[in-house]
Amino acid sequence: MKLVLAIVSNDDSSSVSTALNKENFQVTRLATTGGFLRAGNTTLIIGCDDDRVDSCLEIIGREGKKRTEVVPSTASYDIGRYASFPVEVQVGGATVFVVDVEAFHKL
Ligand code: 2BA
Repeated sequence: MKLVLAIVSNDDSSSVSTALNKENFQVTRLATTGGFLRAGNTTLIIGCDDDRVDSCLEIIGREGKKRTEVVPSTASYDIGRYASFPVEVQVGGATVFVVDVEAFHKL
């Protein structure tokens, strides 16, 4: 058995965990914070059989893949005016650890 720890953006966490549940993976969601950006993200804990790890990673990669989105941004000028313009930001992506499970119990 393996333990998959997947750190995903909050935006993707629902779609990733819903897709995993649909494929009969059991998921625990933790609200976590990135140490560098100090922004919220979600860590998914998934315990699964060894032969299902690839399928689990495929779902995480599909539902949480890196993409570029255009979001509105504003710049202020000294004269007290603001201008709005679109900027491209990269969102999504997942950081995944797969570790061996020594024992698994439901007591
Ligand atoms: P990513 O590498 O995609 O990492 C996204 C989040 O995944 C991280 O959030 C952290 O919560 C987790 N993570 C990544 N690698 C990890 C590891 N080896 N062990 C434990 N957790 C890990 P943040 O720490 O807020 O980082 C957000 C993004 O900032 C990172 O995206 C990376 O592009 C950049 N970054 C992180 N640390 C950096 C550093 N020391 N210097 C420059 N850029 C950094």
